[in-house]
Amino acid sequence: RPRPAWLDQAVLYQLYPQSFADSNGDGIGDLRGIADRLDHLERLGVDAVWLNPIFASPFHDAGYDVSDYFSIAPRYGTDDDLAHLVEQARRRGIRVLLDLVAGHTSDQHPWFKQAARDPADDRYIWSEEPVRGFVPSPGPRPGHYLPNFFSHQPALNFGYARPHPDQPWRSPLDAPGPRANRRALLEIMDHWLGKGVAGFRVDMAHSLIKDDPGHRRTAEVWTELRARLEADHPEAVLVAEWGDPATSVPAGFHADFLLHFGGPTRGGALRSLWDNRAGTDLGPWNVAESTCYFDAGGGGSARTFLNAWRAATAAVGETGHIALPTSNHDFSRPVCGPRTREQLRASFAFLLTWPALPAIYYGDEIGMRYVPGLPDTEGSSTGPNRNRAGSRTPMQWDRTPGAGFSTAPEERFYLPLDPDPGRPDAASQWADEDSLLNLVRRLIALRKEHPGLGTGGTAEVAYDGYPLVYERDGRYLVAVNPRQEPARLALPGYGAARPLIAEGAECTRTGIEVEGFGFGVFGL
Ligand code: TEU
Ligand code: CA
Repeated sequence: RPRPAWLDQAVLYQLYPQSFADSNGDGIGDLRGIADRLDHLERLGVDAVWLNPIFASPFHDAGYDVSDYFSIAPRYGTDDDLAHLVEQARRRGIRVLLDLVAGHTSDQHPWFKQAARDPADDRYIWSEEPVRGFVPSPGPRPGHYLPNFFSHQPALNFGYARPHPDQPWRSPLDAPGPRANRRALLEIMDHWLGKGVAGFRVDMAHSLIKDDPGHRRTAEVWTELRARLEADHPEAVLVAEWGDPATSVPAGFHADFLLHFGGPTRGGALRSLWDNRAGTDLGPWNVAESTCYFDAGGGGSARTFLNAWRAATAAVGETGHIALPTSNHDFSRPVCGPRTREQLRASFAFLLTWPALPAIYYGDEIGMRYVPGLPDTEGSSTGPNRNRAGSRTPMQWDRTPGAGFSTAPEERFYLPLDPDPGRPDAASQWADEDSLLNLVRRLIALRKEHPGLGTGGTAEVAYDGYPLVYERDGRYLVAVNPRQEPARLALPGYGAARPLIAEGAECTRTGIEVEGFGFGVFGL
Protein backbone atom coordinates (compact mmCIF):
# COMPACT_ATOMS: atom_id res chain seq x y z
CA ARG A 1 0.00 0.00 0.00
CA PRO A 2 1.22 3.52 -0.62
CA ARG A 3 3.35 5.10 1.98
CA PRO A 4 4.52 8.62 1.17
CA ALA A 5 8.22 8.38 0.48
CA TRP A 6 8.92 11.51 2.51
CA LEU A 7 7.88 9.70 5.68
CA ASP A 8 10.81 7.30 5.38
CA GLN A 9 13.25 10.14 6.03
CA ALA A 10 11.02 12.24 8.22
CA VAL A 11 11.40 13.71 11.66
CA LEU A 12 8.07 14.78 13.16
CA TYR A 13 7.42 17.65 15.51
CA GLN A 14 4.36 17.85 17.72
CA LEU A 15 3.17 21.19 18.93
CA TYR A 16 0.49 22.12 21.39
CA PRO A 17 -1.10 25.12 19.67
CA GLN A 18 -2.19 26.91 22.86
CA SER A 19 1.43 27.20 23.95
CA PHE A 20 3.61 27.61 20.88
CA ALA A 21 3.35 31.24 19.78
CA ASP A 22 0.71 33.92 20.31
CA SER A 23 0.49 36.38 17.40
CA ASN A 24 -2.30 38.66 18.69
CA GLY A 25 -1.43 39.15 22.34
CA ASP A 26 -4.41 37.37 23.90
CA GLY A 27 -2.18 34.93 25.79
CA ILE A 28 -3.15 31.89 23.73
CA GLY A 29 -1.03 30.50 20.93
CA ASP A 30 -2.55 30.56 17.44
CA LEU A 31 -2.03 29.58 13.79
CA ARG A 32 -0.41 32.89 12.74
CA GLY A 33 1.96 32.50 15.66
CA ILE A 34 2.99 29.05 14.42
CA ALA A 35 3.48 30.39 10.89
CA ASP A 36 5.70 33.16 12.30
CA ARG A 37 7.92 30.60 14.01
CA LEU A 38 8.51 28.21 11.12
CA ASP A 39 12.13 29.33 10.83
CA HIS A 40 12.83 27.48 14.05
CA LEU A 41 11.40 24.26 12.64
CA GLU A 42 13.12 24.62 9.29
CA ARG A 43 16.46 25.24 10.92
CA LEU A 44 15.96 22.25 13.17
CA GLY A 45 15.27 20.13 10.09
CA VAL A 46 11.84 18.68 10.85
CA ASP A 47 9.64 17.49 7.99
CA ALA A 48 6.17 17.66 9.48
CA VAL A 49 4.36 19.20 12.39
CA TRP A 50 1.28 17.79 13.98
CA LEU A 51 -0.98 20.08 15.88
CA ASN A 52 -3.21 19.07 18.75
CA PRO A 53 -6.88 19.71 17.88
CA ILE A 54 -7.61 23.14 16.41
CA PHE A 55 -11.34 22.73 15.77
CA ALA A 56 -14.26 24.55 17.41
CA SER A 57 -14.61 23.38 20.98
CA PRO A 58 -15.80 24.43 24.43
CA PHE A 59 -12.27 23.44 25.53
CA HIS A 60 -13.13 21.27 28.48
CA ASP A 61 -10.34 18.94 27.31
CA ALA A 62 -8.05 21.39 25.52
CA GLY A 63 -9.86 20.82 22.20
CA TYR A 64 -10.24 17.03 22.40
CA ASP A 65 -13.90 17.87 22.81
CA VAL A 66 -14.86 18.98 19.31
CA SER A 67 -18.11 20.85 18.71
CA ASP A 68 -17.60 21.40 14.98
CA TYR A 69 -15.10 19.43 12.88
CA PHE A 70 -15.42 21.81 9.95
CA SER A 71 -14.45 25.06 11.61
CA ILE A 72 -11.32 26.27 13.28
CA ALA A 73 -11.60 27.45 16.87
CA PRO A 74 -11.66 31.28 16.87
CA ARG A 75 -8.80 31.37 19.40
CA TYR A 76 -6.55 29.84 16.75
CA GLY A 77 -7.72 31.90 13.77
CA THR A 78 -9.55 31.28 10.53
CA ASP A 79 -9.46 29.03 7.49
CA ASP A 80 -7.25 31.68 5.89
CA ASP A 81 -4.79 31.44 8.76
CA LEU A 82 -4.60 27.69 8.30
CA ALA A 83 -4.10 28.14 4.56
CA HIS A 84 -1.34 30.64 5.32
CA LEU A 85 0.33 28.20 7.73
CA VAL A 86 0.10 25.30 5.28
CA GLU A 87 1.55 27.43 2.48
CA GLN A 88 4.37 28.92 4.55
CA ALA A 89 5.22 25.46 5.84
CA ARG A 90 5.13 23.98 2.34
CA ARG A 91 7.68 26.53 1.18
CA ARG A 92 10.00 25.22 3.84
CA GLY A 93 9.35 21.59 2.99
CA ILE A 94 7.29 21.06 6.13
CA ARG A 95 3.93 19.26 6.11
CA VAL A 96 1.09 19.96 8.50
CA LEU A 97 -0.85 17.18 10.23
CA LEU A 98 -3.99 17.84 12.24
CA ASP A 99 -5.46 15.90 15.14
CA LEU A 100 -8.63 13.97 14.36
CA VAL A 101 -10.71 13.12 17.41
CA ALA A 102 -12.45 10.13 15.90
CA GLY A 103 -14.13 8.34 18.79
CA HIS A 104 -16.07 11.07 20.56
CA THR A 105 -17.33 14.63 20.35
CA SER A 106 -18.03 17.34 22.87
CA ASP A 107 -21.43 17.15 24.54
CA GLN A 108 -21.89 20.59 22.92
CA HIS A 109 -21.69 19.15 19.41
CA PRO A 110 -24.99 19.60 17.50
CA TRP A 111 -25.02 15.86 16.82
CA PHE A 112 -25.12 15.21 20.53
CA LYS A 113 -27.65 17.93 21.24
CA GLN A 114 -29.86 16.36 18.62
CA ALA A 115 -29.32 12.88 20.03
CA ALA A 116 -30.19 14.16 23.51
CA ARG A 117 -33.64 15.14 22.19
CA ASP A 118 -34.48 12.25 19.91
CA PRO A 119 -34.81 8.70 21.34
CA ALA A 120 -34.49 7.25 17.82
CA ASP A 121 -31.10 8.89 17.19
CA ASP A 122 -28.27 6.35 17.38
CA ARG A 123 -25.17 8.42 16.57
CA TYR A 124 -24.16 7.99 20.22
CA ILE A 125 -24.56 5.05 22.55
CA TRP A 126 -27.69 5.36 24.70
CA SER A 127 -29.41 3.06 27.10
CA GLU A 128 -32.73 3.56 28.82
CA GLU A 129 -31.50 1.51 31.75
CA PRO A 130 -28.46 2.54 33.76
CA VAL A 131 -25.40 0.61 32.52
CA ARG A 132 -22.02 0.52 34.18
CA GLY A 133 -19.79 3.28 32.80
CA PHE A 134 -22.72 5.22 31.29
CA VAL A 135 -23.67 8.69 32.55
CA PRO A 136 -27.13 10.24 32.88
CA SER A 137 -28.64 12.05 29.93
CA PRO A 138 -28.41 15.84 30.03
CA GLY A 139 -31.38 16.43 27.72
CA PRO A 140 -35.13 15.69 27.51
CA ARG A 141 -34.23 12.24 26.20
CA PRO A 142 -34.32 9.85 29.15
CA GLY A 143 -31.58 7.35 29.80
CA HIS A 144 -27.81 7.25 29.88
CA TYR A 145 -25.00 7.63 27.38
CA LEU A 146 -21.52 6.14 27.13
CA PRO A 147 -18.60 8.57 27.47
CA ASN A 148 -15.29 7.84 25.74
CA PHE A 149 -12.85 9.70 28.01
CA PHE A 150 -14.24 12.49 30.20
CA SER A 151 -17.99 12.39 30.83
CA HIS A 152 -18.48 15.44 28.58
CA GLN A 153 -17.03 13.43 25.67
CA PRO A 154 -19.82 11.09 24.54
CA ALA A 155 -18.59 8.14 22.50
CA LEU A 156 -19.70 8.21 18.90
CA ASN A 157 -21.56 5.03 18.03
CA PHE A 158 -19.51 2.88 15.65
CA GLY A 159 -21.29 -0.22 16.88
CA TYR A 160 -20.44 -3.16 19.10
CA ALA A 161 -18.34 -6.11 17.99
CA ARG A 162 -20.94 -8.36 19.64
CA PRO A 163 -24.39 -6.79 19.28
CA HIS A 164 -27.16 -8.18 21.43
CA PRO A 165 -30.90 -7.77 20.88
CA ASP A 166 -31.59 -7.75 24.66
CA GLN A 167 -29.18 -4.82 25.03
CA PRO A 168 -30.41 -2.38 22.39
CA TRP A 169 -27.56 0.09 22.90
CA ARG A 170 -25.22 -2.55 21.48
CA SER A 171 -25.74 -1.59 17.84
CA PRO A 172 -24.57 -3.70 14.97
CA LEU A 173 -21.93 -2.09 12.75
CA ASP A 174 -24.41 -1.52 9.95
CA ALA A 175 -26.97 0.43 12.02
CA PRO A 176 -27.72 3.96 10.76
CA GLY A 177 -25.66 5.73 13.46
CA PRO A 178 -22.44 3.79 12.87
CA ARG A 179 -22.83 4.21 9.12
CA ALA A 180 -23.36 7.97 9.47
CA ASN A 181 -20.37 8.25 11.78
CA ARG A 182 -18.04 6.38 9.45
CA ARG A 183 -19.20 8.59 6.59
CA ALA A 184 -18.62 11.69 8.73
CA LEU A 185 -15.02 10.67 9.44
CA LEU A 186 -14.35 10.42 5.72
CA GLU A 187 -15.99 13.79 5.08
CA ILE A 188 -13.93 15.46 7.79
CA MET A 189 -10.67 13.98 6.53
CA ASP A 190 -11.53 14.80 2.92
CA HIS A 191 -12.40 18.39 3.85
CA TRP A 192 -9.08 19.19 5.54
CA LEU A 193 -6.94 17.16 3.13
CA GLY A 194 -8.55 19.26 0.43
CA LYS A 195 -7.17 22.31 2.22
CA GLY A 196 -3.64 21.03 1.94
CA VAL A 197 -2.99 19.29 5.22
CA ALA A 198 -0.92 16.10 4.84
CA GLY A 199 -2.85 13.89 7.22
CA PHE A 200 -3.92 13.29 10.78
CA ARG A 201 -2.86 12.03 14.12
CA VAL A 202 -5.93 10.05 15.09
CA ASP A 203 -6.89 10.41 18.71
CA MET A 204 -7.84 7.16 20.45
CA ALA A 205 -8.08 5.44 17.08
CA HIS A 206 -8.47 2.11 18.87
CA SER A 207 -11.67 3.18 20.55
CA LEU A 208 -14.25 3.09 17.75
CA ILE A 209 -15.92 -0.29 18.15
CA LYS A 210 -17.00 -1.19 21.65
CA ASP A 211 -16.41 -4.50 23.38
CA ASP A 212 -14.01 -5.44 20.61
CA PRO A 213 -11.43 -7.96 21.82
CA GLY A 214 -8.04 -7.27 20.26
CA HIS A 215 -9.58 -4.25 18.47
CA ARG A 216 -10.14 -6.54 15.48
CA ARG A 217 -13.40 -4.98 14.26
CA THR A 218 -11.97 -1.50 14.84
CA ALA A 219 -8.97 -2.43 12.70
CA GLU A 220 -11.33 -3.63 9.95
CA VAL A 221 -13.22 -0.36 10.03
CA TRP A 222 -10.01 1.63 9.70
CA THR A 223 -8.77 -0.61 6.89
CA GLU A 224 -11.98 0.15 5.01
CA LEU A 225 -11.85 3.91 5.78
CA ARG A 226 -8.22 4.03 4.74
CA ALA A 227 -8.97 2.30 1.43
CA ARG A 228 -11.78 4.74 0.66
CA LEU A 229 -9.67 7.72 1.66
CA GLU A 230 -6.88 6.60 -0.63
CA ALA A 231 -9.08 6.81 -3.69
CA ASP A 232 -8.86 10.61 -3.47
CA HIS A 233 -5.85 11.12 -1.19
CA PRO A 234 -3.26 8.42 -1.86
CA GLU A 235 -0.59 10.31 0.06
CA ALA A 236 -2.56 10.94 3.24
CA VAL A 237 -0.77 10.05 6.45
CA LEU A 238 -2.66 8.62 9.39
CA VAL A 239 -0.74 8.33 12.63
CA ALA A 240 -2.69 6.36 15.18
CA GLU A 241 -2.78 6.88 18.88
CA TRP A 242 -3.10 3.19 19.54
CA GLY A 243 -1.03 1.20 22.00
CA ASP A 244 -0.74 -1.86 19.80
CA PRO A 245 1.11 -1.33 16.50
CA ALA A 246 0.71 -5.00 15.56
CA THR A 247 -2.98 -4.25 15.02
CA SER A 248 -2.97 -0.58 14.02
CA VAL A 249 -0.22 -0.47 11.42
CA PRO A 250 -1.60 -3.29 9.27
CA ALA A 251 -4.98 -1.50 9.53
CA GLY A 252 -3.60 1.34 7.43
CA PHE A 253 -1.91 3.64 9.87
CA HIS A 254 1.46 4.70 8.62
CA ALA A 255 2.88 4.96 12.07
CA ASP A 256 2.00 4.61 15.65
CA PHE A 257 3.06 6.48 18.71
CA LEU A 258 4.34 4.04 21.27
CA LEU A 259 3.51 5.89 24.40
CA HIS A 260 3.32 3.00 26.74
CA PHE A 261 6.48 1.36 25.57
CA GLY A 262 8.17 -0.87 28.08
CA GLY A 263 5.45 -0.60 30.66
CA PRO A 264 6.76 0.51 33.98
CA THR A 265 6.96 4.25 33.67
CA ARG A 266 4.32 5.22 31.11
CA GLY A 267 6.19 8.44 30.58
CA GLY A 268 6.93 7.94 26.90
CA ALA A 269 9.51 5.82 25.19
CA LEU A 270 12.58 7.68 26.37
CA ARG A 271 11.41 7.34 29.94
CA SER A 272 10.93 3.60 29.63
CA LEU A 273 14.32 3.13 28.07
CA TRP A 274 16.46 4.57 30.79
CA ASP A 275 16.64 3.19 34.28
CA ASN A 276 16.67 6.39 36.23
CA ARG A 277 16.53 4.67 39.58
CA ALA A 278 19.76 2.82 39.21
CA GLY A 279 21.99 5.81 38.50
CA THR A 280 23.65 6.94 41.72
CA ASP A 281 22.99 10.63 41.32
CA LEU A 282 19.73 10.76 39.50
CA GLY A 283 17.71 11.42 42.60
CA PRO A 284 14.68 9.88 44.23
CA TRP A 285 12.67 8.89 41.23
CA ASN A 286 10.30 6.73 43.14
CA VAL A 287 8.91 9.67 45.10
CA ALA A 288 8.64 11.77 42.00
CA GLU A 289 4.97 11.29 41.32
CA SER A 290 3.99 14.74 42.52
CA THR A 291 6.70 16.44 40.50
CA CYS A 292 6.96 14.09 37.54
CA TYR A 293 3.57 13.25 36.22
CA PHE A 294 3.22 9.56 35.43
CA ASP A 295 6.69 8.75 36.57
CA ALA A 296 5.97 7.13 39.86
CA GLY A 297 7.33 3.79 38.80
CA GLY A 298 10.93 4.90 38.63
CA GLY A 299 12.93 3.08 36.03
CA GLY A 300 12.68 1.28 32.78
CA SER A 301 15.59 -0.52 31.21
CA ALA A 302 17.22 -0.87 27.84
CA ARG A 303 16.34 -4.55 27.91
CA THR A 304 12.65 -4.04 28.58
CA PHE A 305 12.50 -1.43 25.88
CA LEU A 306 14.30 -3.61 23.35
CA ASN A 307 12.03 -6.58 23.99
CA ALA A 308 8.98 -4.43 23.39
CA TRP A 309 10.57 -2.87 20.33
CA ARG A 310 11.47 -6.22 18.79
CA ALA A 311 8.01 -7.64 19.34
CA ALA A 312 6.38 -4.56 17.82
CA THR A 313 8.65 -4.34 14.78
CA ALA A 314 8.34 -8.07 14.12
CA ALA A 315 4.55 -7.74 14.09
CA VAL A 316 4.53 -4.64 11.92
CA GLY A 317 7.13 -5.82 9.40
CA GLU A 318 7.35 -3.58 6.38
CA THR A 319 3.76 -2.38 6.57
CA GLY A 320 4.49 0.92 8.28
CA HIS A 321 6.62 2.86 10.70
CA ILE A 322 6.55 3.01 14.45
CA ALA A 323 6.99 6.50 15.79
CA LEU A 324 8.87 7.21 18.98
CA PRO A 325 8.07 10.49 20.69
CA THR A 326 10.28 12.37 23.13
CA SER A 327 7.09 12.93 25.13
CA ASN A 328 3.70 14.47 24.44
CA HIS A 329 0.93 16.62 25.90
CA ASP A 330 -0.32 13.74 28.06
CA PHE A 331 2.89 12.67 29.78
CA SER A 332 5.94 14.00 31.52
CA ARG A 333 8.59 15.66 29.47
CA PRO A 334 11.94 13.86 29.53
CA VAL A 335 13.30 16.69 31.68
CA CYS A 336 11.60 15.96 34.94
CA GLY A 337 13.64 15.63 38.07
CA PRO A 338 17.29 15.87 39.01
CA ARG A 339 19.91 15.67 36.29
CA THR A 340 17.57 14.56 33.54
CA ARG A 341 18.47 17.61 31.46
CA GLU A 342 22.04 16.32 31.27
CA GLN A 343 20.70 12.94 30.21
CA LEU A 344 18.80 14.45 27.33
CA ARG A 345 21.75 14.79 24.95
CA ALA A 346 22.32 11.04 25.03
CA SER A 347 18.56 10.47 24.73
CA PHE A 348 18.40 12.51 21.52
CA ALA A 349 21.46 10.70 20.16
CA PHE A 350 19.55 7.48 20.69
CA LEU A 351 16.24 8.76 19.29
CA LEU A 352 17.81 10.15 16.13
CA THR A 353 19.85 7.05 15.32
CA TRP A 354 17.16 4.47 16.04
CA PRO A 355 15.05 2.85 13.26
CA ALA A 356 11.83 4.40 14.63
CA LEU A 357 10.14 7.45 13.16
CA PRO A 358 11.28 10.13 15.62
CA ALA A 359 8.82 12.67 16.98
CA ILE A 360 9.92 15.69 18.97
CA TYR A 361 7.45 17.31 21.34
CA TYR A 362 7.83 21.11 21.17
CA GLY A 363 10.27 22.39 23.74
CA ASP A 364 12.01 19.07 24.33
CA GLU A 365 14.61 20.17 21.76
CA ILE A 366 15.69 22.90 24.20
CA GLY A 367 15.18 20.81 27.31
CA MET A 368 12.01 22.39 28.69
CA ARG A 369 10.95 20.64 31.84
CA TYR A 370 7.72 19.30 33.26
CA VAL A 371 6.56 22.18 35.48
CA PRO A 372 5.03 20.87 38.70
CA GLY A 373 2.23 22.39 40.73
CA LEU A 374 0.10 24.02 38.05
CA PRO A 375 -3.69 24.25 38.37
CA ASP A 376 -6.02 22.18 36.22
CA THR A 377 -6.38 24.03 32.92
CA GLU A 378 -9.10 23.10 30.45
CA GLY A 379 -9.28 19.55 31.70
CA SER A 380 -5.55 18.98 31.96
CA SER A 381 -5.89 17.05 35.20
CA THR A 382 -6.96 13.43 34.99
CA GLY A 383 -6.68 12.62 38.70
CA PRO A 384 -4.62 13.35 41.80
CA ASN A 385 -1.01 14.00 40.76
CA ARG A 386 -2.09 13.53 37.18
CA ASN A 387 -1.84 17.05 35.84
CA ARG A 388 -0.84 17.21 32.22
CA ALA A 389 -0.53 21.03 32.34
CA GLY A 390 3.11 20.73 33.41
CA SER A 391 4.00 19.40 29.96
CA ARG A 392 1.98 22.09 28.17
CA THR A 393 3.59 25.36 29.30
CA PRO A 394 4.44 28.13 26.79
CA MET A 395 7.37 27.61 24.47
CA GLN A 396 10.45 29.45 25.72
CA TRP A 397 11.67 31.37 22.71
CA ASP A 398 13.99 33.94 24.25
CA ARG A 399 14.96 35.78 27.41
CA THR A 400 12.42 38.62 27.17
CA PRO A 401 9.76 38.77 29.92
CA GLY A 402 7.07 36.82 28.03
CA ALA A 403 9.79 34.48 26.72
CA GLY A 404 8.85 35.54 23.20
CA PHE A 405 5.66 33.50 23.45
CA SER A 406 3.27 36.42 23.79
CA THR A 407 3.15 40.16 24.39
CA ALA A 408 0.27 39.73 26.86
CA PRO A 409 1.03 40.19 30.55
CA GLU A 410 1.97 36.81 31.92
CA GLU A 411 -1.08 36.59 34.19
CA ARG A 412 -3.15 36.41 31.01
CA PHE A 413 -1.20 33.50 29.55
CA TYR A 414 -3.12 30.29 28.93
CA LEU A 415 -0.57 28.62 31.19
CA PRO A 416 2.27 30.28 33.10
CA LEU A 417 5.84 30.07 31.90
CA ASP A 418 8.25 27.81 33.71
CA PRO A 419 9.14 30.10 36.66
CA ASP A 420 12.69 28.73 36.87
CA PRO A 421 15.01 31.74 36.30
CA GLY A 422 17.44 29.38 34.57
CA ARG A 423 14.84 28.10 32.12
CA PRO A 424 16.29 27.26 28.72
CA ASP A 425 15.25 29.23 25.63
CA ALA A 426 15.59 28.82 21.89
CA ALA A 427 17.36 32.14 21.08
CA SER A 428 20.17 31.54 23.57
CA GLN A 429 20.57 27.99 22.34
CA TRP A 430 20.66 28.92 18.67
CA ALA A 431 23.50 31.31 19.56
CA ASP A 432 25.43 28.59 21.38
CA GLU A 433 27.06 26.01 19.12
CA ASP A 434 27.22 23.53 22.03
CA SER A 435 23.59 23.81 23.06
CA LEU A 436 21.14 20.94 23.11
CA LEU A 437 19.21 22.62 20.30
CA ASN A 438 22.24 22.73 18.01
CA LEU A 439 23.05 19.14 18.93
CA VAL A 440 19.53 18.08 17.93
CA ARG A 441 19.90 20.02 14.68
CA ARG A 442 23.22 18.29 13.94
CA LEU A 443 21.80 14.87 14.79
CA ILE A 444 18.84 15.40 12.47
CA ALA A 445 21.18 16.56 9.71
CA LEU A 446 23.39 13.51 10.28
CA ARG A 447 20.38 11.21 10.06
CA LYS A 448 19.38 12.75 6.73
CA GLU A 449 22.89 12.61 5.36
CA HIS A 450 23.21 8.92 6.30
CA PRO A 451 19.95 7.10 5.50
CA GLY A 452 21.43 4.00 7.15
CA LEU A 453 20.90 5.77 10.48
CA GLY A 454 17.26 6.50 9.72
CA THR A 455 13.80 5.02 9.93
CA GLY A 456 13.33 1.40 8.91
CA GLY A 457 15.89 -1.37 8.81
CA THR A 458 17.25 -2.81 11.98
CA ALA A 459 19.53 -1.97 14.85
CA GLU A 460 21.87 -4.84 15.71
CA VAL A 461 22.29 -4.52 19.43
CA ALA A 462 25.81 -5.35 20.63
CA TYR A 463 25.08 -4.62 24.29
CA ASP A 464 21.69 -4.03 25.90
CA GLY A 465 22.84 -2.54 29.19
CA TYR A 466 24.77 0.67 29.77
CA PRO A 467 26.28 1.83 27.54
CA LEU A 468 23.63 0.73 25.11
CA VAL A 469 25.55 -0.18 21.94
CA TYR A 470 24.15 -0.94 18.52
CA GLU A 471 25.13 -1.06 14.90
CA ARG A 472 23.03 0.40 12.10
CA ASP A 473 23.21 -0.97 8.61
CA GLY A 474 26.56 -2.59 9.36
CA ARG A 475 28.08 0.84 8.75
CA TYR A 476 27.45 2.81 11.90
CA LEU A 477 28.02 2.24 15.57
CA VAL A 478 26.12 4.05 18.31
CA ALA A 479 26.91 4.01 22.02
CA VAL A 480 24.80 5.88 24.58
CA ASN A 481 25.17 6.14 28.32
CA PRO A 482 22.19 7.83 29.96
CA ARG A 483 23.60 7.38 33.45
CA GLN A 484 25.95 9.50 35.44
CA GLU A 485 28.57 6.79 36.01
CA PRO A 486 31.02 6.17 33.20
CA ALA A 487 30.32 2.93 31.39
CA ARG A 488 32.86 0.71 29.75
CA LEU A 489 32.23 -2.25 27.51
CA ALA A 490 34.98 -4.73 26.74
CA LEU A 491 34.17 -5.27 23.11
CA PRO A 492 37.07 -5.48 20.70
CA GLY A 493 36.78 -4.87 17.00
CA TYR A 494 35.74 -1.23 16.81
CA GLY A 495 39.19 0.35 17.09
CA ALA A 496 38.90 1.92 13.64
CA ALA A 497 35.47 3.51 14.19
CA ARG A 498 35.53 7.25 13.40
CA PRO A 499 33.35 9.62 15.38
CA LEU A 500 30.64 11.41 13.40
CA ILE A 501 29.12 13.08 16.45
CA ALA A 502 30.48 12.07 19.83
CA GLU A 503 30.61 13.52 23.32
CA GLY A 504 32.67 11.65 25.86
CA ALA A 505 32.65 8.39 23.94
CA GLU A 506 35.62 6.56 22.55
CA CYS A 507 36.20 3.34 20.66
CA THR A 508 39.53 1.67 21.30
CA ARG A 509 41.06 -1.59 20.17
CA THR A 510 39.76 -3.32 23.29
CA GLY A 511 36.44 -1.69 23.96
CA ILE A 512 34.03 1.22 24.08
CA GLU A 513 34.21 3.82 26.82
CA VAL A 514 31.45 6.31 27.44
CA GLU A 515 31.52 8.97 30.11
CA GLY A 516 28.48 9.69 32.24
CA PHE A 517 25.69 11.06 30.01
CA GLY A 518 27.98 10.61 27.00
CA PHE A 519 27.25 9.21 23.57
CA GLY A 520 28.89 8.57 20.26
CA VAL A 521 27.78 7.98 16.71
CA PHE A 522 30.61 6.42 14.70
CA GLY A 523 31.20 5.46 11.12
CA LEU A 524 32.56 1.95 10.59
O1 TEU B 1 -5.48 10.52 25.11
C1 TEU B 1 -5.96 9.21 25.32
C2 TEU B 1 -5.07 8.49 26.25
O2 TEU B 1 -4.39 7.58 25.90
C3 TEU B 1 -5.18 8.90 27.67
O3 TEU B 1 -5.75 7.79 28.30
C4 TEU B 1 -3.90 9.22 28.33
O4 TEU B 1 -3.39 8.05 28.88
C5 TEU B 1 -4.21 10.24 29.42
O5 TEU B 1 -4.18 11.51 28.83
C6 TEU B 1 -3.28 10.23 30.57
O6 TEU B 1 -3.80 11.03 31.62
C7 TEU B 1 -6.01 11.26 24.05
C8 TEU B 1 -5.40 12.63 24.04
O7 TEU B 1 -4.02 12.52 23.77
C9 TEU B 1 -5.69 13.31 25.33
O8 TEU B 1 -5.06 14.56 25.42
C10 TEU B 1 -7.20 13.46 25.44
O9 TEU B 1 -7.53 14.00 26.69
C11 TEU B 1 -7.91 12.12 25.27
O10 TEU B 1 -7.42 11.38 24.16
C12 TEU B 1 -9.37 12.33 25.02
O11 TEU B 1 -9.59 12.82 23.73
CA1 CA C 1 -3.52 34.35 20.29
